[in-house]
Amino acid sequence: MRVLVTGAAGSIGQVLVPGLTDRGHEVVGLDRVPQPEGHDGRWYTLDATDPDAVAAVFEEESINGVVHLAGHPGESSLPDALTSHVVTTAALLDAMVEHDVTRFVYASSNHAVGRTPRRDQVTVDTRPRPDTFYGVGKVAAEAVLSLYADRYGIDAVSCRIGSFLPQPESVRALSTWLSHDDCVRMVEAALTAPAPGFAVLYGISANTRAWWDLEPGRALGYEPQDDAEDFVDRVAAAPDDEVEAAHVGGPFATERFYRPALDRA
Ligand code: 15L
Repeated sequence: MRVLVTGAAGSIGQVLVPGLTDRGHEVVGLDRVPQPEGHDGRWYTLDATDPDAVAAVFEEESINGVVHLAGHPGESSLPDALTSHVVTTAALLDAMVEHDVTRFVYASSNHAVGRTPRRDQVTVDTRPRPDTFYGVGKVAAEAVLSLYADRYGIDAVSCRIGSFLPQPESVRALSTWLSHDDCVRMVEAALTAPAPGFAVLYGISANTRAWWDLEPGRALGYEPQDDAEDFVDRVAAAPDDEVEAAHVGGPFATERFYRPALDRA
């Protein structure tokens, strides 16, 4: 496939661009920063909140699918979160509708359901329960994807990613880890699954301690191969482990992340 990857210079993008290329896909990169050294494919340096700039990419390139990674990966004010996650998603979807591109893979987050108490397995039917304005942005972006799936037949797979790291670094990550290789497997499955409509999956590896339901991902062809348990001897317990274990979102659900929605002068 010829895939537009937004946020291509970010931490996930830098793994995904070579990963998808190795699997035979042609990647067009998009980011606010210039092409990193070593990436020799097509590249657009622009802000994905700008609908005209985004539309111009679709005028120029023949694209079969979009992987939307761009967005601030942490907490911010509510308007900034909505701009970063929802406005960028909408700009891409409008351009896709205009150019008959139907496949969208979204880097959503576990923080869309992060305020869910961590008692039972979390399924894709767990109600949206954000833990931060970041999580609110992810929930709202998923709502826009659902709308465009219903209105225009966009096939949108929203991957609620856990902790994307080279290896798990905390007790929580023994449950939430998504390995680099599994991330590539996940995105390729989401890009190529036949007619998913609007679908959600949990983006973690096959962790022994997982509390998220991996079956919706498997139904779309995502078969994770790695397990955080292989690194258990390298993970040290930390004082915040217990408080962070109360909710799915871990630290994002704690008081440390409370802030007003709006920045004042
Ligand atoms: C995310 O979605 C964040 O972008 C990242 O900073 C981590 O907090 C990660 O989730 C996680 O839950 O470990």
